[in-house]
Amino acid sequence: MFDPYKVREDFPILKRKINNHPLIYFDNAATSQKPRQVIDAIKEYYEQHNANVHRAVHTLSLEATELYEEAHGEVAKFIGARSMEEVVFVRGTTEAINLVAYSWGLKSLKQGDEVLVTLMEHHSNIVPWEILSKIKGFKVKYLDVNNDGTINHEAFKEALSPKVKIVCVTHVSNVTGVINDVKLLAKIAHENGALMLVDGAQSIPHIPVKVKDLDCDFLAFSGHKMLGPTGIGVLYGKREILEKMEPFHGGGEMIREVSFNPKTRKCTISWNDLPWKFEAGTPNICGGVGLMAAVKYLKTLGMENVKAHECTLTEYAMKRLKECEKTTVYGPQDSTIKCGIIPFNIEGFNSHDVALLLDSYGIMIRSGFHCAQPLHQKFKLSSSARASFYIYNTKEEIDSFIEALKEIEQSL
Ligand code: C6P
Repeated sequence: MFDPYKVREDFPILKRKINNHPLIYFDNAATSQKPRQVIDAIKEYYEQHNANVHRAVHTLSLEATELYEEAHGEVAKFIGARSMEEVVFVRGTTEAINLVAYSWGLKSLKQGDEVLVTLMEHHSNIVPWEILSKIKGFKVKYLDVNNDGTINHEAFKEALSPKVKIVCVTHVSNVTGVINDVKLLAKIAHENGALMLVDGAQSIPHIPVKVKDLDCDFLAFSGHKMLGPTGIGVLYGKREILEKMEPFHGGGEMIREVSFNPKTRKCTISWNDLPWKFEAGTPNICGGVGLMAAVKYLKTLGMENVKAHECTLTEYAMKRLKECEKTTVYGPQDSTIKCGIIPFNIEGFNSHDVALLLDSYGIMIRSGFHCAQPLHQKFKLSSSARASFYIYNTKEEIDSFIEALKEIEQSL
């Protein structure tokens, strides 16, 4: 197990004081903080290697290309993909899901088909499918969830039929932290002839995930929630599926040849190899380099250890939250089936007011509906406050959080 106090030394931002209090960062589900190793990798890239990739023959371009390709390889190993060809760099989870919707869905989905999503999805796993359904005429089918925000596997089986062509489910809910058994869901989806897309935005940073083991067809995640920079994310796809898909964006880099025929006055275009077929234009090279540094950092800690640390914190926080008499925690009360995300409200307070009051104690949390409005509707909530933990958080920080909550409860 790693020492979170030692880990903290790698994060310059954690030395800050906010409103005269040491910074307590509990908004990790929104984005994580960045260690020195990631910041240094980005700085070193710009100071020593910056050039465009896959284009020029000069030394700097070769160095940048090597780093960028190495980053794909590191991510492939991290998630247990068969090769880097299955790892497409995109802007984040949102773009990854849109890529699948447009590149796969536009060609493969038609009237009469269904796309199965759950009520706990982030809007980025709902809205692209709703937009596409208006163009193609298929139906987006919503699987209800249990009252504690977990999935009922029997209901899931019943929702499947030959009409369902793809199942799109989050691995970990960004509201409740519930961990879905996506390996089982993928098996059931496949038995029913559907593909399986896993939204890994909240799982890849926090728990060990191997795509070969899950046997999902697509996995989407964001670099910025796993110590990497913003603007870089990943779409994993099984090679045989990616190969059959049309490109998402057109432009430079994603083509092998654009040949103009003067007689027909048309261009014949052939696509580049994977994964470049899906990476049109100059990519986010330094983002890739930063993501590689983040992956190496997490590998050094060990993802089993990351999960264990967060489980310990969650269990401790859930236990101590029981002392806060006017505070209600949503989702499952059993901390063993969830990651380090805790949604709550304080009686008589709006969630944004709770977040603002906690800010005065130097504690950063998120408030609102966390881009997951259907789940809030299910919970009959207009919004919730949300604390979410990561590798650098400590029990002492949770103690300060609980003391602050108690003071806020008393202030009404
Ligand atoms: N959730 C949160 O505070 P992007 O913005 O593309 O990096 O990630 C979108 C996304 C997709 N799926 C899940 C499960 C997510 O949690 C998120 C991002 C943040 O909960 C910002 S809304």
